[in-house]
Amino acid sequence: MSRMIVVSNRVQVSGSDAGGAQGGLAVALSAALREHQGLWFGWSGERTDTFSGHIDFRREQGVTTATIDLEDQDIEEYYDGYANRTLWPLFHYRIDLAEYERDFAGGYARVNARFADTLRPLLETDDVVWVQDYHLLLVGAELRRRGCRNRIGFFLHIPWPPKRLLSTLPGADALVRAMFAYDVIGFHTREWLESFREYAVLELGAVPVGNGGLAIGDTTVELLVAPIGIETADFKAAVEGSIARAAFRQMQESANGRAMIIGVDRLDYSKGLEERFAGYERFLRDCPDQRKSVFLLQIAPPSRATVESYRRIRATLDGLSGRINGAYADVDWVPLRYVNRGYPREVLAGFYRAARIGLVTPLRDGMNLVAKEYVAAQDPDDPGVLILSRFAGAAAQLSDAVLVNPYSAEELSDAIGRALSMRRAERIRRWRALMAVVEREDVIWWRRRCTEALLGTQAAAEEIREP
Ligand code: ADQ
Repeated sequence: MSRMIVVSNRVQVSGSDAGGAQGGLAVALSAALREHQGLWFGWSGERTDTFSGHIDFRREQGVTTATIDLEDQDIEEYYDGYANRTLWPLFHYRIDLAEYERDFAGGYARVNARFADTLRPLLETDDVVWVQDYHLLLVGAELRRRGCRNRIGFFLHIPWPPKRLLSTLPGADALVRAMFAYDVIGFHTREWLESFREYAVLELGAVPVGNGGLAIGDTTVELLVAPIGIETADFKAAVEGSIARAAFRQMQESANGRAMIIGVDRLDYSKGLEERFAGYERFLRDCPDQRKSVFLLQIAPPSRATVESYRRIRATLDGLSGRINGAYADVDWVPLRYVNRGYPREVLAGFYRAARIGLVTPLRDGMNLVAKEYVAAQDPDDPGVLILSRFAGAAAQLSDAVLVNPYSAEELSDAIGRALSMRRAERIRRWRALMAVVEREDVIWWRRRCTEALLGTQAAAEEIREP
C-alpha cells in the first residue's frame, strides 16, 4: 500500500477518539494518515534565526509528524503576507483588502520551495503526496522541479475566485500554471472548480481532457468536487453527552423562554459579521413586538490578530455591538451577547441545540462547517432553523436551509422573522433533508473521495461524479 504524505501549513494531529476541541480537518487528515501509514509534514509554528532545514520528527497517536521552523522574515512574508494579506482576501472576493507586494510573493515562493527542499529527500517511490490549502499552492511545482515523480494532489479549502478578480493578482498566470504540477486538484464546490477551469482555459489555453480534466501541453490535471463534511457520528454522540447537556441547560435557563439565535465564527471579515449585526438590528427595528422574545448569541474568537484588517474588523464589531445594545437593551434583556472566545466542541454542541436559529451568513466561504455542526446538533423532534448564506460553499449541498443574501439587511431580517414563526412540521421537513446530507457526506466520505482520486483507485473512478 502506498504511504500518504500530507503537507499543510500547520500540523495538528488529533486522536482517533477526538471529539474534543480539535477541528474536523485535523481529525480527517489524522485518520487518512493512520490508514495509509503516512507522514504529516508542515511548519512547527516556531521561529528560528536562520532556516536550517532541520526536521523535527515525532510520533503522536499513531501518526508520524515532520515539522520545520521558519525565519521571522518567512512568517511575515509568506504567512502574514502573501497567504493572509494577498490570497485570503482575494480568494474571498475582497480585492479592496488584498495587498500586492513583491516581497510577499517572493517570501511565499521561498517558503514553498523550502517545504519542497526539506520534504523531497523523505519521499519514497510509491508515496502519494496530498498538499492542503492556499498557503502551499506552489509546493507541487517545487517538488516536480526537484525531480519528484510521485502522485501529488492538492485540496483548496477556500473559494477559487472568478477570473476577473484573479486577473488583478500580479503573477496569476504563473501561479495557475504551476498548479498543473498536481495530478488532482480538489474543491468544495463545482462553482470554485469552474472558476479555476475558466481561468486555465481562457488565460492559459488549457484544453479539456478525459473525465473533466485539463491539459496544457502534455501536463494534465484532474479536477474534483469534494465538499468537506464534519464528523457527524461523533458530533451526534457529543450532543447527547453530559458536557453538551449541561451547556444546553445552562443556555436554556439563561434564555428564560426567549428564542436564541446563534452565530459561531472565527473573527474574520469573510464571515459577514458586520452585515449580520446590521440584519439583526434591522429585525429589532422593524419588529418591535417580537424584539424582547429573542436574543442573538454571537461567538467570535479573534484570529490573525497581527494583520491590520483583522484588528479593524474587531474594532468595528465592538462598536456595532455596543450601539445595538445601547439602542435596544432593557433592564431585563440584552439583545446581543457578543463573546470573543472559543469553547470546546461539546459545549458548542449544547449551545447549537439550544438555539432556535443558526445564523450562518458569510459573504464568501469555501464550505463552512458551522452550518453542518448546527444541523447535526438539533433535536429531531423539535429542530431549529438554519439560515444560510447563499455564498457559502455549504449552500450547494444544504439547499433546504433558509438561504439568504447576507449583504441585504432586509433579507436577513425577513429570514429571522420567517424562521421564528416557522411551524414545527416545516422545521422537521427541512431538518431531515439537511441532516440526510450531513450524515451521508461526512468527513469520512470526503477523505475517501479525495484519497481514492489521489490513489487513482477503481473505486474513485466509479464514485467521482457530481455530489
Ligand atoms: P474556517 O474559515 O475556519 O475554515 P469553518 O468551516 O466554519 O471555517 O470551521 C470553523 C471551525 O472552528 C468549526 O468547526 C467551528 O466549530 C470551530 N469554531 C469556530 N468558532 C469557535 C469557537 N468560538 N470555539 C470553538 N470552536 C469554534 C476553512 C474555510 C471553510 C472550510 C474549512 C474546512 O474557510 O470554508 O469549511 O476551512 O475546509
